[in-house]
Amino acid sequence: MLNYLDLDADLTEEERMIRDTAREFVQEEVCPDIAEHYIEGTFPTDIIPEMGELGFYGPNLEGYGMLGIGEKAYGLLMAELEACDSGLRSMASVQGALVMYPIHAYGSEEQKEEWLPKLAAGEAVGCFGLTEPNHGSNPGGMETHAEKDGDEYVLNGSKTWITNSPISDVAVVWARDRSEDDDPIRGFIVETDRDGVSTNKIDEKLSLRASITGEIALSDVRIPEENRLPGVEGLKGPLSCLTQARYGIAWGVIGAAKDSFETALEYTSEREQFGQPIAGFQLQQGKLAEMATQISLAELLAHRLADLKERGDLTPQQVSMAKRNNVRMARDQSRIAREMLGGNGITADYSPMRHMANMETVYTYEGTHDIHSLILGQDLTGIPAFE
Ligand code: TGC
Ligand code: FAD
Repeated sequence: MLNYLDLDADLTEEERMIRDTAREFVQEEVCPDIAEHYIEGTFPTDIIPEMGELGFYGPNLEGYGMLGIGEKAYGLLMAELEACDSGLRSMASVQGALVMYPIHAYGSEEQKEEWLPKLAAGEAVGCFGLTEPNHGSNPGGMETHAEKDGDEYVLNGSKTWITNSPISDVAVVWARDRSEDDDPIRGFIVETDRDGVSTNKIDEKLSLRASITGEIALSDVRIPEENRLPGVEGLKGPLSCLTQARYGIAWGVIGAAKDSFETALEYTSEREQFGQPIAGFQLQQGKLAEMATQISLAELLAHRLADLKERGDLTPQQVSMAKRNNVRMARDQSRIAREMLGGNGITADYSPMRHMANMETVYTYEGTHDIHSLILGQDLTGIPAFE
């Protein structure tokens, strides 16, 4: 894989080991069939426990069966998963950063003991319910609510575009708690086999096809009050989880871009037109030079983010900058790689078009590109321009 600035030379033994383990796993176990899954619109569910055994869920968290690895090693892992397909990184992002993280950070001891080992092992699958049909970029407008009834909560509302909801055992659902003044947003652990929960699948996606997406409809769903996450209140609860997942995306998309670059380099070195490999033409070399440069710059940004996160200095706005830049980079570069493959580039035999289509989702979820522009704009000027 592209290593133009020799960042690999500075990796620790642990970081190399995690990267190489992930690379071997995806190359041998997942990549051979991923195009077929993409075409069928399925996720290879048999690898869910295997990914757990390898420690791919929430590995940067401590205790309860998690590995507690460093943030750079975690980022490298995300890049290896996404080099195969964004659906694979989404699986790990949602399970680790959006389900295990809030339970780890805000859950009671009982909630942690019940859920974290199962989720880490891939024995249970979780999903994260924030987006609603009428509230995507502005989750603060959410309508889903919880009312207290004795020692239970009754939940009503609907969430949409939820990664893995149709195959989940448990959902972390964000809802307005009507039992308190000002209806604060709170997190609730909702087992998906409870009466009143339905998780219809969203079909006919043209992007992120090797990932299951669905709704969460909640109709008078009763949960015990112990299922409320006690440690956080307000929008900062879900937004802090997004910071974790966006960090993983900023790293992950580098994998998709590198895979696109390597495919284009190999293809253009072998494909001959006008009596010579097309990699020998200046126009193609210009594209390769630009790809290598943009990928390397994005990688430098990700490495800097890891250092800041490791020492506890990373701000959500810095994560927004990296998510915004690196996803746009991967979107642009996978499209250029696609074009360098000519007609073959539009087939499922080659990865760039699949990565390119996936990037439309990645550009949109976890805060759209526009929303990250506005987050940066507010940080730079002090003036919010959301409304
Ligand atoms: P605002 O007033 O700015 O903030 C409310 C409170 O939250 C704090 N905060 C954050 N904390 C941690 N991390 C962040 N990133 C944070 N952003 C804000 C903030 O300090 C404040 O705290 P406090 O103590 O003062 O109460 O809130 P706002 O309503 O103005 O919203 C701002 C905005 C628009 C940036 C936010 O709503 C936003 O990020 N919108 C985008 C929505 C989004 O990203 N949705 C993603 C859904 S999940 C998903 O897509 C999963 S895909 C999974 C996969 O398959 O990989
Ligand atoms: P909207 O908010 O309606 O935005 C539409 C357009 O308007 C965008 O271009 C946006 O940038 C622009 N826009 C919005 N507000 C402004 C503004 N103030 N200024 C300028 N432009 C603006 N959500 C979850 O909770 N959990 C998940 O697991 C999850 N998984 C997903 C998986 C997939 C495949 C997809 C596609 C989405 C997923 N999402 C998930 C939802 C995702 O986070 C939302 O789609 C995203 O936040 C955007 O919301 P929206 O689709 O409602 O678009």
